[in-house]
Amino acid sequence: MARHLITSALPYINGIKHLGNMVGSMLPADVYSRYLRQRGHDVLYICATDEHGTPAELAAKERGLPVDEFCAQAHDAQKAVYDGFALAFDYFGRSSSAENRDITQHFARRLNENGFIEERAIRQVYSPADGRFLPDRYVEGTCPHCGYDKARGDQCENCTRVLDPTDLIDPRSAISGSTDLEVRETKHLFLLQSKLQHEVEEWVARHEDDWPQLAASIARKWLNEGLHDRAITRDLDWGVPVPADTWPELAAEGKVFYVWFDAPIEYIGATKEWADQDPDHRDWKSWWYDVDTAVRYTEFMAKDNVPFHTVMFPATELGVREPWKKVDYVKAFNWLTYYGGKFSTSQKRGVFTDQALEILPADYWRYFLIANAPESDDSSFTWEHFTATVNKDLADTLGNFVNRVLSFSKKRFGEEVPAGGEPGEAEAGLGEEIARLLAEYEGHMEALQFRKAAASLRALWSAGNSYLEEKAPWLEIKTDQEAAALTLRTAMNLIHLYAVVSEPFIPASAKTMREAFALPDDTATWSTPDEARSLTKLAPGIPFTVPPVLFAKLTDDDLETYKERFGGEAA
Ligand code: B3M
Ligand code: ZN
Repeated sequence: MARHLITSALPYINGIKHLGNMVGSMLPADVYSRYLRQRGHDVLYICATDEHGTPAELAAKERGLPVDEFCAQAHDAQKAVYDGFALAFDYFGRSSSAENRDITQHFARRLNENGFIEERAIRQVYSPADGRFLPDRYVEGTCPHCGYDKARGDQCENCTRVLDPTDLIDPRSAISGSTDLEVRETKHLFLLQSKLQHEVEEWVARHEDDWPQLAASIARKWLNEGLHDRAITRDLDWGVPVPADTWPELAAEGKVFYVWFDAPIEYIGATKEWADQDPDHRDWKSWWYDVDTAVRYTEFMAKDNVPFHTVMFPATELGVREPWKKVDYVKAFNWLTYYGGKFSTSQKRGVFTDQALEILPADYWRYFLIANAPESDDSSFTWEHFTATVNKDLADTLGNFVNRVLSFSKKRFGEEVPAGGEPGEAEAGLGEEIARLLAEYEGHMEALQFRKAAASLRALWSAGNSYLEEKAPWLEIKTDQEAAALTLRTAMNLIHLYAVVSEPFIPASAKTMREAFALPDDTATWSTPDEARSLTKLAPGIPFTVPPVLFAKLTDDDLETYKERFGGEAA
C-alpha cells in the first residue's frame, strides 16, 4: 500500500466549466483516485475553486454581487455539478480560505527572508474617480493596431495583439468609464525567479524523464526561455493580503497577492481545510511536509497550466527553503475541441457540465470523455461520435449483456445464481482472456494511460459478449440445462467482475451491477489474476435481482435534438 496525493487544477470561480475542462483535469484525477483506492492504496484527492483575481471581481460585478458573496455562491454551484459527475474528492476547498491565506503569507515571508522577494516601483494606471490603480484588463480603449474600440489594456480581443494599457487610444476605466486616468508610480513585490532558475533546472532534470512527454517538453521550453522575475502582487480588493508584519506600507495600500501565486498554494491550503474539519483524525502536514518519497504526488491539468506547475510553483516551493512536497508526476492534457473548434466559455459554444447532466447521467459522460481523452493529441467532441459510442459500448456491449444474462437466468432458473456443471474449455479460454485483459487494464491505469485503459475495459466487456454468443445459453437450454446454467453462472461472474473494475469509469452503473447480487459490500474487491481466470467468485445460490436497463440507447431523434440545442458544427 502506498500513499497517493492527487490534485487536479483548480477550476476558476467565474463560471460553470465545460466538458473540455472536465476531461482535462478533474475527471481523470477522479478515475485515477478511484482506481487506486480500489487497489487498496491510501489516497487523498484534493481540489478547490480558484477564487482570486480580476475575472472573479468582474464576474461578481456582472452579477451585481459583492465578490465574496459571488464566490460563495459560485463555489456551491460548481460543487453541485461535480457531485453530479460523481467526483469523489476527499475535499473540495476554496482558495479564499483562511488556511490558504495563512500558508500563502507564510510562503511569502519565507521567500523574503531567503532573498527571493524584492520591492520594486512600477508605473501603473490610476483612476482618481475609482480611487484605485487599475489592473491592465480594467483599462479599455481603442486598439492602436486595428482601431477596435473595446480593446483591453492587456490584449486586443479583435486583433489578438498583446498591449500595454498606455498603448490604448482614449483609455477609460472599465469600472466607472472615467477617462480621467493618470500614470502613477506604485510599489509591488517581485518574486526573483531568475535567482532560482538553476535550482529549478536541476529539479526538473531529476524528474522530467518520469513525466509524460507533453509536460516535460513544456517545462523545458519555459526553462530555456529563462525564468523572469515576476510581480506577485496586485491592486485588487479581493485576494490574499500582503502581510502587514513584513510589508506594512504595501499592506496599508491594500495590495494582495497575484492569483497565480496563491492558487497552487491552495493545494496545501485545501488539505489543511480538510484536516481542520476533523483535526483529531486528519494530519495535513503528513501529506505535504517532509514526506519526500513517503507520498507520491500526482497532478492533473490541461497543458496551458503546465508551466505554472512544473516551473513556477516548484520555484516557489524551492525558494521557501522548507521541505514541502513537490510533484512527482504531471499528467497533462491537450484540448478537447467541439467539432474541431474551441469550446468557449465566453462565446458559449460547446457543452457545459451542468447542461450535460441535464441531458444524461454522469456515467455516459464519464465513459465517453475518458475513452476519448485528449492525451497524445487534441480530440474532438461531436454528438455523432458521442451517441455512437454510448450506443455501442455502453448500451450494447455492457448494458445489454448484463440485462440479457440476468433476465434470461431469472426466467429459466429463478432468482439465484444457478449451479450448473463443471467449467470446460470455453470457460478456461474465457478465463485466460479475462486475466490477460485485466492485467492490461491495470497496467494502463498505473501508467495513467486513460484511453488505453478504457480500451481494455471495453475489451473486457466484449469478451463477455463473445463468450455468450459462443455458448448461446438460449440454445443450450433446449438440450442441456446444466450447460446453460454453467454459462449463465460464468456470465454472472463476469458481471460481478465488471462491477468492480468498471467503477473508476462508471461508478453509478457499477454500483447497480454490484447491488444486483445480494452480497456484502466487501466481496466487491478487485480480482486477483487467479480469481479472474477461474471466474467462480460468485457462488451458486446467491440471490440476485434484474436491475433496470443500465444505459438507454440514444436515437436519431435524440441526436438531432442535441445538435439543435448546442449547434452541430464549429463556428
Ligand atoms: N484556475 C486554471 C484556469 O483557470 C487555473 C488553475 C489553477 S491551478 C493551481 O485556467
Ligand atoms: Zn486590435
